[in-house]
Amino acid sequence: SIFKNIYHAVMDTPTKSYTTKITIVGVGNVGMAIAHTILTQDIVEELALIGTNFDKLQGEMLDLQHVAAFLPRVQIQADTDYAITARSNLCIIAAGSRQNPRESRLDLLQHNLKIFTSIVPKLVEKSPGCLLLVVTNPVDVLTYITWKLSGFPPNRVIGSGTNLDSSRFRFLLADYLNVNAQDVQAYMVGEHGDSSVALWSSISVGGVPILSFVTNKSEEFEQQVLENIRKKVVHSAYEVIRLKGYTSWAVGYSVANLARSLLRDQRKIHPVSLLSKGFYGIGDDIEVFLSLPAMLGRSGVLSVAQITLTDVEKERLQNSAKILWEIQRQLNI
Ligand code: 6V0
Repeated sequence: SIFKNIYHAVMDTPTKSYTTKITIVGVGNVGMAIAHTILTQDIVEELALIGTNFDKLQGEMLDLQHVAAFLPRVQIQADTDYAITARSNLCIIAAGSRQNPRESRLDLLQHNLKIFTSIVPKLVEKSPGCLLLVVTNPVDVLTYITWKLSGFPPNRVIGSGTNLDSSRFRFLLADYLNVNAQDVQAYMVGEHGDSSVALWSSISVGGVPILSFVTNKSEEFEQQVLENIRKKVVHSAYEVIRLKGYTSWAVGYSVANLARSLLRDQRKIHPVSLLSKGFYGIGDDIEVFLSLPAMLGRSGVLSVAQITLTDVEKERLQNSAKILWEIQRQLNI
C-alpha cells in the first residue's frame, strides 16, 4: 500500500455501522435527478440504486462515480438485486411510469400499484428500520399503499407530496412580488395534483402576511392574481412535461431537501404526504395520505403544524381527502 498502517496491531473494526445510507428505487429521470442532487448535499456515505435494467444501472453508477473528484465521498452501488439495499436509513421510491401529456396522475395508479407490490416488501425485508419516501405518482395513493404493504408505523412512511408544489408556489409568488423565493413562506397542501389547496391565509414575505398588504391595494384584482398563481402551480407540471417530456430537476432538489431534513434530524417544516385522518377536520374514518405541513426528523414525521385555515381552505382540504378516499376504496388491497 502507498500508506503505511502504523495501527495495524491494535486497529479494530466496529461492528455497528455509523454510515448513513439511502436507497433509490427507479433510475429514470426523477430517480437520477434525486441521486445526483443527494450527492451534492453531503448527507450520505452510501447510496444504493435499484432498477430493472442492469446495463442502465451500471452506466448510471459509473457516471455518478466519476463525479468523485468534485464531491464528498459516497460509496455508490447499483444492482437489480435488493441485497445492496440492506440497512438503508431511507428508501426513496421513484420507480414506475410517469404521466403522458394527456394523462392525469390518477390514471397511472393501476400500473404503478402493481410495481409497488413487488418493490415495498423487498425494501422492508432488507431495511426493517428505514424511513420510506414515495415519489412515484399518484404519490398520495401510492404512499397509502406503501404504508399498507410495509406494515410500518405511519411516521415512517412519507410521500413527497406538495413539497414540490409549494416550491413552485413560492417561486411564482416571489416572481410576482419581485422578492427572493427563500423569504416567501407559503404552503400548498392536500393532494399533489389537481385538487391541491393553496393556503393564502398563512403566506408571508419576510414575516409580513401577504393578505394584509394586498388588501391595501385593489383587493379584487389581487385575489384574481393570487388565484391565477395557484392555477399556474397546478398546471406547471403538465407544462414542463409538455415542453421537455418529463420533470426532473425541481423534484430532485425537493426530495434531496426532504432527505436532508429527515436524516440530519433538522425538525424543519415541509408539506409532505402523511396519514391525515383526524387532522383539520378530516374524519377519523377517512384513511388517506395527503400533504400537511409537518415537522421532519430522524424518526420521520414528528408532528403536524396546526395552521389556522379559513373555512374555504378547510373545505377544499376535506374535499381533497374525499377524492383520494373514493379512489382508494375502489382498490383491492
Ligand atoms: P421514467 O424516466 O420512466 O423512470 C421510471 C423508472 O422506473 C424507469 O427507469 C423504470 O425502469 C423504473 N422501473 C419500473 N418498474 C420498476 C421496478 N419494478 N423496479 C425498479 N424500477 C422500476 O419516469 P420518471 O423518472 O420521469 O418518473 C418517475 C415517477 O416520478 C413517475 O411516476 C412520475 O409521475 C413521478 N414524479 C413525481 C413527482 C412528485 O413530486 N412526487 C414529480 C415528478 C415526477
